[in-house]
Amino acid sequence: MAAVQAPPAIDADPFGHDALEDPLPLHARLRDTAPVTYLTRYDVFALARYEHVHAALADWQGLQSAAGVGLSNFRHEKPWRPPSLLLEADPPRHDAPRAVLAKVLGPRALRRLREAWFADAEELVDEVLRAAEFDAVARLAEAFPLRVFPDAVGLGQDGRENLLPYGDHLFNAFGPVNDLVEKGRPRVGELSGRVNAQCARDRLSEDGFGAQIWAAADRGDITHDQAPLVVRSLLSAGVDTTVHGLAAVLYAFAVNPGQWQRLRREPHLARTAFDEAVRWQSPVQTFFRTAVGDREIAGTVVPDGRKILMFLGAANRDPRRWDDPDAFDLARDPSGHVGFGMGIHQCAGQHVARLESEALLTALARRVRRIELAGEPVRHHNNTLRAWKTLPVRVS
Ligand code: HEM
Ligand code: OVM
Repeated sequence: MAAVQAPPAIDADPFGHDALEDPLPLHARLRDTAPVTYLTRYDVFALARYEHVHAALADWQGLQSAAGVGLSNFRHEKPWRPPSLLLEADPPRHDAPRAVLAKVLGPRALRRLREAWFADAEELVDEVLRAAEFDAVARLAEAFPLRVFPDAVGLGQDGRENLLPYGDHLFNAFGPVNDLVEKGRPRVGELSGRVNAQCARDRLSEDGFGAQIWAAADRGDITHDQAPLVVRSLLSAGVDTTVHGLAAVLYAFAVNPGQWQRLRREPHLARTAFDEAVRWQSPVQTFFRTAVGDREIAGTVVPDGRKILMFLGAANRDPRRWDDPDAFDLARDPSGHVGFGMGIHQCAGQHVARLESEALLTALARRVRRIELAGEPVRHHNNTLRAWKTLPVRVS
């Protein structure tokens, strides 16, 4: 084994507005500098190559999540909300909530939603296509998840408008306390209060994901104290992610007309297309871990209790792993991408996200011959999400 080395220091800010506008140059620099770099501004270690991001995601014993998967270190700092029983937990405490969600959100359970979601997508697309130009973020990427997901969870009609702003703040809060976090601060108390209240059993319909989580508590699979926090995970992770995932795939097709023609000829590629867009844009860009004991990674020691920043988006475009990584290409096999994570914390809602995208893309592919940009799309800056504020498109 090579001698232990100090990692090269980099002073760039991955959470600054330049990097959030276009993270790709920083990703290339991080990947090419060394397997492990040290980010001086935040006193954290960074991984940006596929090999090391993948290995870090798989190493739940050596790299914990219970000290938080954001910059804040729960060993020393009080979390801004009670930690997630999924995302911010390690085995053995992670196991029972995870098993419950795996069942509630698994492919078998989703089968009964498929027909209704495909019909909803047809209806929405019909409505939206009355105009030849529209904002694909507001009219499709936000409208579709907000139409189907809160119903599937079993939420009532009011309070749904809190979900996106709550999620936006939550994903900002994984980063440093910068202007993005400050801007969310005034509403945190109110938004958390409203979202938490919607996790109560009597606020949820009797047949949704929420009710199934409460039923799992009745069976003793989790405790009744845990149920509302597991429901909270759905409301936290289930909306903004799919909105920006759908925006990513719509953008991908708007700027790759040949790929749209291919999807129209071969609509069964809708699922592959979504995963390829998740690889290509990585709507969730980053998560942190915390070293349990001194961990050696590629010749660098990360001391106990120190934070490691994993760049999922950089790994998903690492030329060491992917041919022509910057191309959005339906001919590629995107499986193995880390856009949904990897290992024990791999996205519990990925089947939900795929079903939403399949329904929406299938409906669009049936009716839309061409989709192209009708103006400059505008990025929405978030410390964790790679997102669009607006995506003006023209369709025929
Ligand atoms: C975990 C991404 C949609 C619920 C994760 C992780 C990633 C991710 C990267 C891993 C976190 C880690 O390793 O620390 C995404 C993306 C989505 C998406 C890109 C859409 C395109 C959803 C949806 C739901 C959901 C729709 C809920 C219905 C969760 C939960 C976890 C998780 C509960 C934590 C799982 C655990 O820690 O065991 N997601 N997600 N996600 N996701 Fe998603
Ligand atoms: C959760 C949670 C919150 C945000 C993201 C996430 C991407 C999970 O509360 O469990 O996964």
